[in-house]
Amino acid sequence: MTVLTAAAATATLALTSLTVQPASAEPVQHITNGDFADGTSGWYSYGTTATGVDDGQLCATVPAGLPNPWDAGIGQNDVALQAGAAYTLAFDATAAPGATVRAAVQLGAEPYTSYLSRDVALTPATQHLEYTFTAPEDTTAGQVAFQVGGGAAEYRLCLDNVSLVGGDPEPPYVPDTGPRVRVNQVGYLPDGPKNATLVTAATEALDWRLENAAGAVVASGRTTPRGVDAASGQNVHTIAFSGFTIAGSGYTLVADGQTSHPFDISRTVYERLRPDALQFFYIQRSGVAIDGNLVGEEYARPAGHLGVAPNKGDTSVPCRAASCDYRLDVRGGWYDAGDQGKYVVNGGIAVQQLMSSFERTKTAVTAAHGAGLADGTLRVPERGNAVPDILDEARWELEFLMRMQVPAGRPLAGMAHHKMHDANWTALPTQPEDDAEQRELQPPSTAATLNLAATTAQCARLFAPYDAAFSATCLTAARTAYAAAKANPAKLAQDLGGGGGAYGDDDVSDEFYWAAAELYLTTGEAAYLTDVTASRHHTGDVFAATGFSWGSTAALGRLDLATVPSALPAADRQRVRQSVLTAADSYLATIEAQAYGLPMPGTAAAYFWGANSNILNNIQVLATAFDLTGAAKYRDGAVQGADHIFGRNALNQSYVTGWGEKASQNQHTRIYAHQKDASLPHPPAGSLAGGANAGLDDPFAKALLTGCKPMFCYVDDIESYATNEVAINWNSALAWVASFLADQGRAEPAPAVSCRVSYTNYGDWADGKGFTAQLAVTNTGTTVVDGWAVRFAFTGGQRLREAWSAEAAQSGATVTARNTTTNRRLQPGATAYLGFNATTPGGPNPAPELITLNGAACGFP
Ligand code: 9MR
Repeated sequence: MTVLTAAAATATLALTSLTVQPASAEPVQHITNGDFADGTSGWYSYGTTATGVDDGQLCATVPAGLPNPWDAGIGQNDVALQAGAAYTLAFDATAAPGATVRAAVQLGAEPYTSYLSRDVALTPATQHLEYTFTAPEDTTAGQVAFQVGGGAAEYRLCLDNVSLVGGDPEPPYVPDTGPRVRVNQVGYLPDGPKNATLVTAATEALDWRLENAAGAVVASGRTTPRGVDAASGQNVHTIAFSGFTIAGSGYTLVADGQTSHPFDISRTVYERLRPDALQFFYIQRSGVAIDGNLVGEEYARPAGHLGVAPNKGDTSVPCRAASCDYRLDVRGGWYDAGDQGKYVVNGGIAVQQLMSSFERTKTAVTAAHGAGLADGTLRVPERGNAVPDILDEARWELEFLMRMQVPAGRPLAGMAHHKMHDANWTALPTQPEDDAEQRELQPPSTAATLNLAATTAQCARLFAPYDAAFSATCLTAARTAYAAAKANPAKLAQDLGGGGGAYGDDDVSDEFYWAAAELYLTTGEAAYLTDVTASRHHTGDVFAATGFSWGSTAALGRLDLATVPSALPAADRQRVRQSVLTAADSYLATIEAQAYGLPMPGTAAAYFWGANSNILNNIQVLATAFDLTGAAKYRDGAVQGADHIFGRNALNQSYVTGWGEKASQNQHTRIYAHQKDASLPHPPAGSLAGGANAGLDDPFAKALLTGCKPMFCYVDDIESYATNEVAINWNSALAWVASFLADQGRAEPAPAVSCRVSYTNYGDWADGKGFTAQLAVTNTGTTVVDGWAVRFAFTGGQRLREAWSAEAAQSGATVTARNTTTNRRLQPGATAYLGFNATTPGGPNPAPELITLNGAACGFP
């Protein structure tokens, strides 16, 4: 054995991602979680009831009268076996009052070749059983199956200490990380930041060069050594090439003898990412057939969970363990993730981020009035209904959330059930329409109720211009929910078990703040403002270094208070806005400190389940700071932060399906489970994986990745739900950021016009339901504007009644005023006026915050 010096050892570690373990003589265990210490994790079951871990054993009730042993089962899939190797299956089992079950090891797919099959008579007394066999073929799709049907009478089966041992140890896992020059595999904006990371043993600066598609060197420079990066354990250098701004495709970055994956430099690099990230939601819809004409035949499927057999939901769903005495119709909504549960806590943040992405278009200069989110931008059935498609998509979830509200006259009326999901976990894959499990409501919770209040309040203001009735329905739900939450402020989520995620949350003060903020922004009412300002979150630090998420939602309220027009007292609003900038500055500092340039600290604690969404949420804060100030450093931070998601990381991995040379495609999902069944598709383009998770919270990741440095704790395998699932709250973070990024690269050059605007509200008439106002737009440029269009959005549901001095019309919230035949030419220094009468739905009457002249944002005096 060669003895390495400490420095050489570090260098070796830097180049391989994981240390290579010596082959061990230990017997190889093929069962994960055979002692059920991790609950039912890793185990499938079907045809049984009340299946769960009881006193450290896996127990299930098997119904009487199933015709065949295989009509009910418990087991594990994807067991790898080697031809000619000997294996021993061992387990402890009881059955009360007694039954014969079949213990089998077989191929887990057609033709179900049997490798071992034993019928065992079980009794209430524990028996330890062991069987040995020789595998006849190589497979990675073996199955350990306890086939438990076929008994004449019902019985209770319990299993423990299940083990399958044999075969040679697998070689240690070493991920293929490709070239050591790590770039954003999608590309860079021409006028955006351009950074890359080089993994190298070198400690001194090295040369780098940028080559175009023809191989010509178009830029060059020297790397900056950064030492050993904590998150990856790698010795790295950074490469900065922002100075190169020429658009093109097929660029590569070359350094230390390595050539990066190719990438583009283009204004349009993110143009398609926005609809891709949003399209995920339609494909996750429950309760409606997915139309192949819209999204491709491979994603077409019949409606799931509409009460059609074998589905047992979602049109009349009982409460688990008889925790209520009514049933609810909770059809619709989006499936949460790789499972088909529907959770109010988590549906809330996801639909909020979609709505906020739209709401941003009302005030953010670069959002250009939402052209990229308008009606017709998504392939959804509602396209062409004159409502922005992103709102149509949000409505699908909002209607579901409202169905989860306890109806009047029932105990806890106005509260929302925390979640609904299958009674037992279903197998991978399971299409929604094939799910035969009972669907069950879990008890109402304060957290869910406040998620409902917050999102329906936001709904009320955003839908007001498009559908007054729906807006009113949302507002009623919001007020009722908020009042119910205040009456039941500490009803923490009570998880009664079953086949769904917990989404437990024992601190609802942040949800209270978020809901109060949304209700205040929508209604302007003093009572909600009082609750906003009384909350400790109003002045506390709501922007953690590791980002906000479904369980910490105060930032959602704060961001909306900072951006949505309201009558928040000026000094308070200023402080709220400053808090966003202060947080953004701290995320910029993190980006600087991380050699991979991401807004996430480099500690193991920062790499947790779903952390990719927290990284994107930090990018949302940076982006909002840019929207508020126009300061380039925030935009550049947001843009650079996204590089990590698209491959500038230790694994050289893009975490978005279809985006980048090496992109995640085997995410954990029961629907798009191509890795399990080649006739099924991969997840659709634009699906985000949860990402590196140093907690290794699933058996597959634990078995494969133990000892990983945080940024290496990821595997693109369908079994690894804790590193590689899809989820609505992760894709909503991606969608928000994608929309921002698309706006930064708008293909049109910046308009040449410059202008200043003033807006005067001359006051109310008709009991405060109408008002008269004037816009004065001055051409502050040096050239004549020949033909003009002034645009702004009403953010308080106002409707234009009549206008003078210009031809004005309102579509949705947006008002466009064009010159008349007599005032077409606006000379430098000249002012165009638009006077109008408009009505309000009541409540606040905010002034427009973004007013453009021929597409250019006008400054205010
Ligand atoms: O995203 C959730 C993550 O923050 C939690 O740590 C994890 C464990 O409770 O659960 C994640 O949410 C999962 C949910 O419970 C069930 N559907 C899939 C979700 C994503 O993995």
